[in-house]
Amino acid sequence: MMAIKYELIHEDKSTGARYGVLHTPHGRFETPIFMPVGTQATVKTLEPSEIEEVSDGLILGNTYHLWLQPGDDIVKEHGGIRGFMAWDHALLTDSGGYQVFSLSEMRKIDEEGVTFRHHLNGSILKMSPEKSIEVQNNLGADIIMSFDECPPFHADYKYHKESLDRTLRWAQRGKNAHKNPESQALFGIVQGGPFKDLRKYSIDELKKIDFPGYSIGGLSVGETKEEMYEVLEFLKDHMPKDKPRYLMGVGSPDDLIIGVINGIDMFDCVLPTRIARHGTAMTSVGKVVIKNKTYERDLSPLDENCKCKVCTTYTKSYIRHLFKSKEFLGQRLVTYHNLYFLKNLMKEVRQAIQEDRLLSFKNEFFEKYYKKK
Ligand code: PRF
Ligand code: ZN
Repeated sequence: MMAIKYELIHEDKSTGARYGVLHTPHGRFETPIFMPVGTQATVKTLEPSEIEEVSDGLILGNTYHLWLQPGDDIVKEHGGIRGFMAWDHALLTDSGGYQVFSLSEMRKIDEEGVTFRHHLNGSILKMSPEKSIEVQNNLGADIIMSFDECPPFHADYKYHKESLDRTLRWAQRGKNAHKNPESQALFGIVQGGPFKDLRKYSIDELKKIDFPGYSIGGLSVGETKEEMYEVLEFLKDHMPKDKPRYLMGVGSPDDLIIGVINGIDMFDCVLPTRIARHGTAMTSVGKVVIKNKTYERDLSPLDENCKCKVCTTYTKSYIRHLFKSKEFLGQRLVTYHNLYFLKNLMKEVRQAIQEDRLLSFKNEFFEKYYKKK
């Protein structure tokens, strides 16, 4: 028995977009899907009943953070992240590969894994592919990730090649160490930076190891959008058709739509929740920076076209007031709305794919959101 099954249902006639269904041990999900980020076993500011309302029931957790605090043993005693945070639906965990590189200090990478300094208490720790999988087995998510290195996009060819070869060996080691393949689907992660031959080599080698799904890493790490889109367009024709494809850490509306056009099925990103806590809402007419003076007496909702409970209840003026007076409710309300906005965007995207009109949907959306074609 495999933990997940991907059903490809419809391919858009004029782009690489796919409409499908992903079956997991904790739910069935239409794809393309956006997954809110719950790094510390919480989608910041929201309770599980609210996460249910603003997600499709699949969220992301982080191995690195929960391993360091409170420790995966404590999470395991609760029956994994689901029991720990009282989330009754599906989960995906990232391996820690990316977080070790972006958050810790004093990293040393060798064949064994990564040695680094704890970003909270300064102690020296080691993360290896085996350790990452062991922690992810304890956290108990439905979908888990291989331990990878995510090098800087503009590292040179030699660096990318050596890093990629090591990441591929780590992928095989992780698969060997995985204890629950029948309840947790382990994905391989494509790296290779901007180099097409390395990206191709990466996916070809991962296919040989054979994973139930494939992630694309090493993007949205400071390169231009054009550079990222070029890699996605190239990879589109090399990724297996019968497996889900997950673009890691990408979630601005334009990148979601271009990602979908290039055959991506799954996305996650801190963007909607992070900008919400700073008072920026994503709306059908673009971003709204709620602290702006223009909204002082604005009695309209955050987004006139949104049916979420925030937009049907509160005015911009009130939410602005909450932010100006540093009231926590402001962050909660904008977080709720932003996730609802992306949930609704992905629903519209799936509808457009099924009706073979994704390109016209894209043009209309870009015109309204970015005021451009
Ligand atoms: N690898 C892992 N997680 C990630 C990334 C990666 O390359 C990225 C890059 N955008 C986000 N999250 N393991
Ligand atoms: Zn809303």
